[in-house]
Amino acid sequence: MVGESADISAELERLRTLVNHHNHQYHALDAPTISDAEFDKMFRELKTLEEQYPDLITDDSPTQRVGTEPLSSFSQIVHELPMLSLDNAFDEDDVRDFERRVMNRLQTEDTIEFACEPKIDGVAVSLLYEDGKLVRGATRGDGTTGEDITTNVRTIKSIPLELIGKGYPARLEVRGEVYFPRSAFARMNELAASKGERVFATPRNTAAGSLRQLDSRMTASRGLSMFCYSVGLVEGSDLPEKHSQILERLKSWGMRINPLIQVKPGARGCSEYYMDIQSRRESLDYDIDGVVYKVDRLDQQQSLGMLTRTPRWAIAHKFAPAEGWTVLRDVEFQVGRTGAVTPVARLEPVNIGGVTISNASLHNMDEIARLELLVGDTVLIQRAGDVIPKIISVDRKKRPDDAREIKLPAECPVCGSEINRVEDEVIFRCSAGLACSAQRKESIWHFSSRLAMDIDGLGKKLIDQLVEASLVENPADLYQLTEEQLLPLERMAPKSVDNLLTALENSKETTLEKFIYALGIQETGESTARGLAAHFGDLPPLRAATREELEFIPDIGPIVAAKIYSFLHQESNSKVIDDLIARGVHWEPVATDRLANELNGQTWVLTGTLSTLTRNEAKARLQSLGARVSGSVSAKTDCVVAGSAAGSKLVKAEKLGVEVIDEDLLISLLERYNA
Ligand code: 9MJ
Repeated sequence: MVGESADISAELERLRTLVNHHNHQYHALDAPTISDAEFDKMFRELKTLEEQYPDLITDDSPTQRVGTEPLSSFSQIVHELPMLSLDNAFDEDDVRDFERRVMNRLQTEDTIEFACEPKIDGVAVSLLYEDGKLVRGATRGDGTTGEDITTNVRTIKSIPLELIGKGYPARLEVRGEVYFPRSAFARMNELAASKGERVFATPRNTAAGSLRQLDSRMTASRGLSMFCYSVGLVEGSDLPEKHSQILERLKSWGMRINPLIQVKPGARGCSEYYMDIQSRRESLDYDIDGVVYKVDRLDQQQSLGMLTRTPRWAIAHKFAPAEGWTVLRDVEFQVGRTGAVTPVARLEPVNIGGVTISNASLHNMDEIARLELLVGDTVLIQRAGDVIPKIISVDRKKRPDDAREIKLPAECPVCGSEINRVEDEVIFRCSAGLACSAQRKESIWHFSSRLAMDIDGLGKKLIDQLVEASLVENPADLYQLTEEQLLPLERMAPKSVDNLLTALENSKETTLEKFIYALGIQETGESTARGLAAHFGDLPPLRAATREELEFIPDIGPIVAAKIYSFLHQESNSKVIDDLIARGVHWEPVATDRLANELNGQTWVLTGTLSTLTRNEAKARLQSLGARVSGSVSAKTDCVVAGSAAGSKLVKAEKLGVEVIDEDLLISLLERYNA
């Protein structure tokens, strides 16, 4: 019996090694040595045997790259060495300046050797290997703190779960870029389009979204890939003396390294490399937005050192955005989710960098005035990466005699209500709010979008019908739709109705950050929503927050805080939120240690003049820890902060035996709890 089980283990080990070997040949080296059919047969054999002996399945078996049960949230990790970003060069002069700075700092006139690499337009990721095993994958985040996405990176086939070969350090952090291959992206979008589903915007955004899926089975289905380009933490053995040699070493341990990386002499060599890569750009199966030059010798890198976020020994040489001339045929005005009436340029279709462009953003009326733009003008269009193409200049000489002025409509082009210019903003807005059907449609479209509630099958055409038939007035109404209401609508067969109702049901299980984002609060994009979710952990504390407390969240200033506050306190919005929750939308509260402190629930009083903090600031920071800040001292007061010239409140506190602290102690308390 023991003998049989040992035989099985050995056979499983043999098959795993074989599958891993061919996976590596295919995904890391792009050099398969067997056919897909042979590989599939081998893989199935392993899977069948594992199904017979489930106890013998190991975590690092290649069959385990399909993802696991969804997580409720990602935990944060702190990078032991910060993940850097790169300074940019936009032309050859910038590259020569970079070379000069490097040579001056190194006090040498010798030619510097640069490792030249394509700059992958993906998502920076850190992988940690301990004793050769992949133990953690993390996003770059802000460079200091990222998110733990281990379950997701484990599904990416070009990332080894276990290093191969010999001599790797006991702890090794490998960094690189995860990307969505162009071919897989195109296939996925064709499939989505054929099913009438939303198409994804760009490979980069989709790669980022796929890496931040709580359900790693979804990540697994996407076919992401990765190129590695540096090491972070290294413990337990020494690496070679040049960056290019380290990459060779990583490759020998099974990591995927870009085959176009080359070492070149000086700025001249870099420029040759730039031209070469630019000419191949369209033929690659991944998006690049430039090339990167890195001083190859590590001793030189060491002497050059770093600035705050960027190394002095590297620079990214960006490709110029693609441009092209065409004619402005018309300008139409669209009404967005928040009522903003925005001009959109309708263009004579033109091919720019392989993409046909027929619309461009004009932002606002001030932009039109700045460009002195007329309908009929010949305009220069710029398309950079995933941003909406924009008009950057006008050829005045080509202006036809019948060119016509662009006028803001007198009233909302959709609902006919008054249009107002918002004070201090360049934007004009329709004054009707959700009574305007365009705003209603856009807010429902936003609510159901992928980064929000992710409701598959709810396309723009269907939203138009739902709003026009008054079946849906706000997002909460979506969750009361019935089969009887949906079946009579255009292009709604029983199967699509069923799919939509299932998608709605599934969307009820969400995360707090997606829910906040879905509400469509002005100025509250994905990252602000994430910040709010991380800070408050759940919805009730967010709804109870004061403006001042909101301002203490990173990246939220007084304007955004005011928008969030007024949105959450507006009666109709409150009702929609209550209805959504009553109709089953839910999430797991996010773990936050904000309220795990002794101040939570206490009553504090501020008195006298504070010197470092303003009264409002102190109040908001105390409130952010769950403390109540009261104006008068009583027996229920837990603590009084006494600034200079404190008067009667201090006397009363002393009489009642209430604890009194000074401003310095308050600050150290607030800092201790990161308030
Ligand atoms: C990309 N995006 O391809 C770096 N990168 O090195 C390459 N990024 C980098 N290197 C240090 N090839 C910081 C970022």
